[in-house]
Amino acid sequence: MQGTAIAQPNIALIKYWGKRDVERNLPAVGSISITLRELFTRMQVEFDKSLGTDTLLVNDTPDEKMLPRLANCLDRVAGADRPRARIVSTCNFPIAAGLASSASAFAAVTLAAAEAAGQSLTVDQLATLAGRASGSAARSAFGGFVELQNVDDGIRCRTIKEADDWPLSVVVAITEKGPKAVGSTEAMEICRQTSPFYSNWVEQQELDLDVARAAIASRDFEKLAVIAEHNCLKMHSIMWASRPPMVYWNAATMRCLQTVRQLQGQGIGVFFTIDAGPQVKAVCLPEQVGDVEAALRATDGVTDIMTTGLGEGARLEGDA
Ligand code: 2P0
Repeated sequence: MQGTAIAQPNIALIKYWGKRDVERNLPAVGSISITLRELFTRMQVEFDKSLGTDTLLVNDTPDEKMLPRLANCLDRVAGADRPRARIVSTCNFPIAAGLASSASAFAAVTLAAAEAAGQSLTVDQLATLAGRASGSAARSAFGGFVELQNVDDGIRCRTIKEADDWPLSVVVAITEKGPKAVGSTEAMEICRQTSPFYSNWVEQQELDLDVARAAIASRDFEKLAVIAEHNCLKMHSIMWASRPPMVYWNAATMRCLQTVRQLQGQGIGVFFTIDAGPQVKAVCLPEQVGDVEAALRATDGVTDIMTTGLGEGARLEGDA
């Protein structure tokens, strides 16, 4: 009655923002992401009939906040009449700070719970179940460059290029470690209901997906850089124009963008992307990592740097 799984977070280059079905947590738009290698969440789930309630430890500390969403996820995998569970999570990067911790957490817990319940999930079932818990988690079922498409009644995720076929690097500039004030789920709904730019965003997404897909297929870094930055800034424009405004940036976030612009001016292959948090992810060619790290580390307000390559999809511990 126990299972352990590992999943990596992913970062969207073409973003998911907004839902077409809140109840079933279906995204309003498709998205394209890269799964990271060095960041991970490890989830252990143990069903135990003697337990009166579910429990959660995150990095050795009891955590009540995340528990209801994880418990709902276990219900969907193992049935609401399942035994209560002991959930133990280990994560090597800041949680709920715009680093896609929910993506890796829900992909890993879904897989671990299925193992603990004696089920074996196909990768499509994993993506669907993880996506019910957190939209971005569906993409962490897969490695490398991943596209999530909306299909009639659900989603369909696929690796569109393997990590080894275009081994980009990501330098994450941490500007603040605390959890965000407004979670993505709530912020997306506020944007959908109040932002004057939201419907344009949904309408234009297919065009951005087409450009990014073609850029990835031909390994055209410049083309991917332009569309990814555009898509990211469009998403943040929706947030800034919502009521109340959702501004996840701080002053250091802006300084990091300037640093990336300066690097680009020096001919360095790098582009930025920012999610629902103040951290800046600089995607670059592996040979540029040293320059990108040095420039971001020297940027005022950057407290930490994490560098990672592209990694694989969620897997059970012990699996190859
Ligand atoms: C993404 N984000 O595509 C976008 C870009 C943040 C900004 O997916 O409500 O935690 O759990 O489905 O997946 C973060 O949202 O939201 C996210 P829910 P999720 O990565």
